Amino acid sequence: PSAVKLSEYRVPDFLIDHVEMDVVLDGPATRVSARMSLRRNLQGRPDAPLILDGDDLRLSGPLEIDGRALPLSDYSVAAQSLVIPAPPEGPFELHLVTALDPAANTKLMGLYRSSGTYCTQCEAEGFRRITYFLDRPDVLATYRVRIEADRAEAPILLSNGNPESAGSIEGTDRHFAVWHDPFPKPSYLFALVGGDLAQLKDSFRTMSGRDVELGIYVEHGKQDRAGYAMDALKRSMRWDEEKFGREYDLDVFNIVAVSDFNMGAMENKGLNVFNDKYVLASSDTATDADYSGIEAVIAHEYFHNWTGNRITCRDWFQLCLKEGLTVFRDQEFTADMRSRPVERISDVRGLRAVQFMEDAGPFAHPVRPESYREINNFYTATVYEKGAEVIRMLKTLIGAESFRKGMDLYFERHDGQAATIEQFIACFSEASGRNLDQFRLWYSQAGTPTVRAKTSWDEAGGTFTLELEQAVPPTPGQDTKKPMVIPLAYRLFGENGTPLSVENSSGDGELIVLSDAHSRIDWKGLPKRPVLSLNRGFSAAINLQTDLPEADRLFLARHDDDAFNRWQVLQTATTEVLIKSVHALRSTEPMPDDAPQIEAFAAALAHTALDPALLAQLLTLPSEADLAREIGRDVDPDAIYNARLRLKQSLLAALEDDLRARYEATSVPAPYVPDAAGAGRRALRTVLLDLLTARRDERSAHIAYAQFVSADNQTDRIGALAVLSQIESRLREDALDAFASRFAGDGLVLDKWFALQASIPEAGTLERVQRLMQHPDFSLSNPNRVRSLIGGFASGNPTQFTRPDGQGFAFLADNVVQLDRMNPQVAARLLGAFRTWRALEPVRRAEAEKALRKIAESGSLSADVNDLVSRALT
Ligand code: HT7
Ligand code: ZN
Repeated sequence: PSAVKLSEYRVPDFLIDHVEMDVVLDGPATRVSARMSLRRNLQGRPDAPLILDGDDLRLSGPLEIDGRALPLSDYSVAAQSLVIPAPPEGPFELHLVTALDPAANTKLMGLYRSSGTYCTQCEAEGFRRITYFLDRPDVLATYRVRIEADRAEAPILLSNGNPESAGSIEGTDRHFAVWHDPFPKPSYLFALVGGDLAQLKDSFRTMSGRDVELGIYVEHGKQDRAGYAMDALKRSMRWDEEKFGREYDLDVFNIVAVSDFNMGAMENKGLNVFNDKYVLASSDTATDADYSGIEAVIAHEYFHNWTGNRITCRDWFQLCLKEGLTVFRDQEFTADMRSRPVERISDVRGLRAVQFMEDAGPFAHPVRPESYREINNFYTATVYEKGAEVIRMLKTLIGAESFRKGMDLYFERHDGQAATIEQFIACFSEASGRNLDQFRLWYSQAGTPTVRAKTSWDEAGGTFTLELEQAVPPTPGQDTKKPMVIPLAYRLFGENGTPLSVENSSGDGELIVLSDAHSRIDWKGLPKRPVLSLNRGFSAAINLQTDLPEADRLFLARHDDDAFNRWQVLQTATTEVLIKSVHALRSTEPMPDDAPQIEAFAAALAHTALDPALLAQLLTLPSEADLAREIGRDVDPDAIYNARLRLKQSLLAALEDDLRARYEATSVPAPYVPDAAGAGRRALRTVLLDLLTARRDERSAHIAYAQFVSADNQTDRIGALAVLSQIESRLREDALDAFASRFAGDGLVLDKWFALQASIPEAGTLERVQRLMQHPDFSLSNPNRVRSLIGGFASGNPTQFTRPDGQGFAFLADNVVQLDRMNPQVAARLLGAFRTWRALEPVRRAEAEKALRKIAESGSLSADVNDLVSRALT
């Protein structure tokens, strides 16, 4: 398909104000009748034909306009559209019926069946797989939906909005329900569910005293695993009232969990549909990470009710308007519910591991892209996570008060509209009185800016100087870049760690706003050279290169009152040592001295008052992906793996007693509670276990095995199994077998088991993964299974995926081609593993290229896969 361009946006020529749908769920004979109230858009082209979008549709019966059948000569139906060249001039009602077979819909877009339940997914362009429509986000309509189905097969019938009526169909085993959504919405927010599901009920009283009925629908027998999701939902509803003044607006709010789902969840108005992974949890089946994932995704989808649904996007280029903003909101929610510094560290870890990688490779694109061939490929870390960072920087720049005023103005001014980034930013410009034109470059320039910071000290004049230099690297289609607005939060420390309150020459409190390519800041009248803590809390999403002397780093590691930067200095120092080790392992250079790392880790371990969650972060080495990104070119994943293992072994050799003592102290015989305190303690336990078993010998296997067998919750069990799976040992196989028999048939739990095995850094792993694809609980048609096993191998096993013989790449290529025939979205997502292929050393790079070319040449690819492969190769 040809590219869609932001610069070519045109308002719709027609509008649809209201839709009456009648959906008869009847297996392969399912029918959808749609009556649309249409009118010409006075802002559109006066003589334009009516062109409705369609995808893989079959019309059933004639088209009717205002109750009269339209002659066949008055319209045409093509693969992707239905065209009426000369529709009536005034408002009219168009009626059409489509015939669907939901069970045959393997793309999981439009109306499909998941374990027998009828459900829909319409974002971004799935509604056109249900009926012909103006399937674009700037066409907003109200909907009334009647659903009819066999009562035994589908006792639960749900759609958007409020329930209006329900009843039996006389003389049959069938029944119906009618739903009405009074809020105009784009078609991508349409949803419908029909199935035999169990319901967890609750209610919520809103800030203005209205009672909202809450329902979470899951497979029968799983309702006792939905309690945490319900609790997270109620906390999200309260938080949005308290922090953003946003109240829920319908009488009901329903969530349905399904097991076959392309992404995490979907924010359909009043009827969120979720991947069951983000709803179902019990201490025996879910880890702390699963619980916090549920909390975050429930909150995220709920927050979309205002940022996405009440105010939606004018077009798909504005995707970050809803996604970046909503990720920012869910991150803030998690920070308030759990630990703010720990949340920030883990968000930044994620950002660097995925988004910074994306920004540095062939898939780099601006937060607001300017063209796309397949919109599904733009649900990326750049749009979501960098999009959230841009909002965070905006808030830092204008201050919390102006930010809140800007949000209030945005809600007031654009409620009920399909908006743009320009309109959004204008609200903050007005609220703060600041010109944000240059700030908008964050939306249009791809690439992660690098900021170089150089400090100097003039003893005689008592002046401390900081020189800053920024540059944004070239990215596909953007060779030259302009300087960005970069908000750098900072603090100066004097002796003993006391913060200094001295104005800098740019006068902005403890914030430097860098907007030129170069700039210089002076602090005058200081008695002694201060220590600078820069980019506190990761205030700007940049690569910061500083010239901090070793003494300053040690000082900050001890005294910085910003926990994020305390973590950052240690990460930076550890990264440097590891990179030196990587070079040494690949050459005849001597191995670096890791004594400073040992000293820093010892100091952290000795700090008994430290939050265990924070200590876990401090003791976690930079990941293999982090190191690959920092190295940037000629990457050898084996050397990276060995450098990390070597450092863990040095730490163990030097600190074994301390590590063991801390490890033993994390074992508390209290019942499992999925709260932040417990999660922090358990995270620390697994990090310590990983270090304690770094020798990877039989004794190490026994230590991990002991935790595995004694665990009374899934976090400790999986933590132990993850560590044990890295050790070649009979105990590993015993533990894996025990886990598989205990959780046989429970796909969600086995996903962890698949992913762990896929990540084993051994030569036999590829064969293991191929074997596991034959496992009775694996299925290529279930996206969660594919992501854990195939995705776990491609994205979670750097040494084996990039095997120098190319077998890892070839395996992924074959599976992408096969999967593409079934589910292009899931197939294309797997290709994310190729985002860094050009940075590999030459042998692996050549093999990666061979695999990509093989996919490209395999013929009849979907638009999704075709787009990514061709971008990967250019
Ligand atoms: N807005 C949603 C994104 C989405 C999606 C979800 C499920 C399946 C296909 C999808 N395509 C796009 C989810 C969100 O970001 O909140
Ligand atoms: Zn979202």
